[in-house]
Amino acid sequence: MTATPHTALTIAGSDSGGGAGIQADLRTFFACGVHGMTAITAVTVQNSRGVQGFSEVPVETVTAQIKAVATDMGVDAAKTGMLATADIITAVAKTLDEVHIGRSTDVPFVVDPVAASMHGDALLREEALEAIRTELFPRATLVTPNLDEVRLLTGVTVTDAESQREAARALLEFGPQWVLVKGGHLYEAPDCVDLLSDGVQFVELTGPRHDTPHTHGGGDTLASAITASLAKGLGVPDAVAAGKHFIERAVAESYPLGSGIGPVSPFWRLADDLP
Ligand code: PXL
Repeated sequence: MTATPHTALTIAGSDSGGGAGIQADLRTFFACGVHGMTAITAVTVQNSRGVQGFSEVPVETVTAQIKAVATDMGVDAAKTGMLATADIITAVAKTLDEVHIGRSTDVPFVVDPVAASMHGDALLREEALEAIRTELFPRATLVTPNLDEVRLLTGVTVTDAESQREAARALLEFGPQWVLVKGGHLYEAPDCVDLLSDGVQFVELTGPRHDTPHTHGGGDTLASAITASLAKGLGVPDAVAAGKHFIERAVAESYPLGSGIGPVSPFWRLADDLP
């Protein structure tokens, strides 16, 4: 028998194409050596060309999944991805309090405020943005919005380092402990510069930009790699640095699959470990 690995819980939607959502989270958790557990919020119908539709999972089933694993198997860190509706968000927030997950507990909680797919297909009902701001952000150890999500959540349009700081400050007003404002969608920049802040420290993390259209699941993979490191006990700045390295390699090795946007690849991490 080997030692029991650390555990991470993802509360997110299923991607039938296997590159984003729950599937991205599980394959990243696996590649990072943590045991992944899931509370599925919605089932999307999609391929590399986009999201054709989705069905929400009943709210009681979402919260029952969280309680089932948290009360028996234990959760070392958790994250959220696609949550679809305000009702699911409100219920998830209440349940996380009940099972002692979140910034005021010992169990770190990462909120990736997923609003739309890369094709621009909505994954969140519009009225749910307010629930993300008021119910989830105050409970988050870290929030990881991309620039579109920053604009939707704060109204700040990030175009440079200064507006990226302004966005970080605006997001911190909603109460998370740390924010990571991802600069990957700032296409004018030669590098991908992400800004990590807790309001005191402002840390710029710079990585190379890879010229590929195949970045499906990139945000989910970054957030779940960070969550895996938090599950292993790393502090937020170290976990984010490790996650940034993980996603940079995963984008470098992304692959075309289907005729649209292919997925980022966590396989580099496994190949690295081969003899
Ligand atoms: O990458 C964001 C995302 C999250 N969750 C699900 C998705 C997507 C993007 O398509 O389908 C289920």
